[in-house]
Amino acid sequence: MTRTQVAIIGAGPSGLLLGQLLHRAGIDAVIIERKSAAYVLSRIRAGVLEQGTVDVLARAGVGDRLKAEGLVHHGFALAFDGRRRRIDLGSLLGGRHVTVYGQTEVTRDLMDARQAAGLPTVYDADEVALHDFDGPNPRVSWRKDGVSHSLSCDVIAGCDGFHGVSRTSVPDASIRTFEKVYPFGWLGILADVPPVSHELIYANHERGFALCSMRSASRSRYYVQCAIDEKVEAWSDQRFWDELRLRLDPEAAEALVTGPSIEKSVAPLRSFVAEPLRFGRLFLVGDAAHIVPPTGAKGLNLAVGDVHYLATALEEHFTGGSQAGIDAYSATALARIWKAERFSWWMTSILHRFPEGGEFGQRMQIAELDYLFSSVAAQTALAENYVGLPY
Ligand code: RFL
Ligand code: PHB
Repeated sequence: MTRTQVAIIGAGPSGLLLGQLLHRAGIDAVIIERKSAAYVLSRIRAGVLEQGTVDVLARAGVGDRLKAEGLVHHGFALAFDGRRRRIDLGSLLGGRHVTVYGQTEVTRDLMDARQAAGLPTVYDADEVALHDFDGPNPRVSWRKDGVSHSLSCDVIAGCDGFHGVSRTSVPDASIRTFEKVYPFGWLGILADVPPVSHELIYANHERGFALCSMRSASRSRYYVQCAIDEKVEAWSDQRFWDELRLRLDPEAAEALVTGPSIEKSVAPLRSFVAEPLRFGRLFLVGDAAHIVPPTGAKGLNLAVGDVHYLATALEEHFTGGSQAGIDAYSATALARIWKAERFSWWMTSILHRFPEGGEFGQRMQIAELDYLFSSVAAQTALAENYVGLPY
């Protein structure tokens, strides 16, 4: 294995989906991942898929289980001041919806498809390095089981997440980054208990934000806002359930079913964008290029949008000889990325306790939520962004 058309760094959802779309277009790709497949599958992350994401996954040939097992949601709720308001996506947007289907399942479906097609993926690759992407002959090198490997390619796709090597391989002078780190995190728990409600609940509470989500009718995913340096060991299951119950509206608190956790973890909240997304023959995709706080459920969906744009551009390039899509990739993807950054930042700002926000900040939140509870126009803008802006 010394040459391919596209070297993909990272076997998260971005890398695997890109590999799958390229395969269907007849383009060769090799994926190089620094962790094991089991490790990649153990990361519990996104849960909410936009319609556009579902469509791309179906086009990639991995939509069957998603269609059978994904939960279609026509609304979600905002809770505040003991009240709950349903955002009716269906009626506000003429029947549009989101699908609840875990990132783990998306990843598993993509891994299975890749394996069934016999496509090359290198797991447990150490010292992955990118070379010469500013010229015509880029190359990727790595070590595995003590042996050095080198792969020549036409294009490198950096799908290696926020902590990957692709973005940091770009010289500082060629890249601009924009970042906001929030002064809190999310403590998440996964448990085999029925969800408190059949739709998601996003709660603004004086003790901090809380989110009730799910993976199935019998598996729940809950989050509470926590300190940025919170230690997961400090949170027994009991402490988590007690804190969550305090932050829910009375009806939800009453309905909450608790049980032993399967997973518990703390995630920091960050907004981040790197510009541009292309450096010669290197293209950044997904979390390698941008991070959103999870409040708007946009991270995975944005990654799928990038993959869609890049796969289309590479197909035009390799099969039609056109440069236009490749040249437009960065600007096209960034226009959509910044709108999702805005939405995620805004959702975060209206729902969390900000230590530095003060009285004025809290009154602004109350005004925002009061407005949302009473204005169909405000609800429509929220709904339109939540289900996902068009590609
Ligand atoms: P990933 O998933 O981070 O995958 C990158 C892969 O690259 C590998 N890698 C390397 N490989 C080779 N060489 C190196 N040097 C490498 N360095 C890293 C990594 O091991 C990994 O396998 O990025 P990708 O594929 O771009 O996918 C992005 C999504 O994972 C992410 O945006 C979402 O999980 C964000 N997110 C959510 N997104 C949504 O759309 N809806 C949600 O409801 C949602 N909820 C969430 C979330 C993220 C969360 N956390 C923990 C960050 C909830 C949470 C709590
Ligand atoms: C999740 O189910 O993990 C989830 C759902 C909605 C969000 C973030 C995470 O906004």
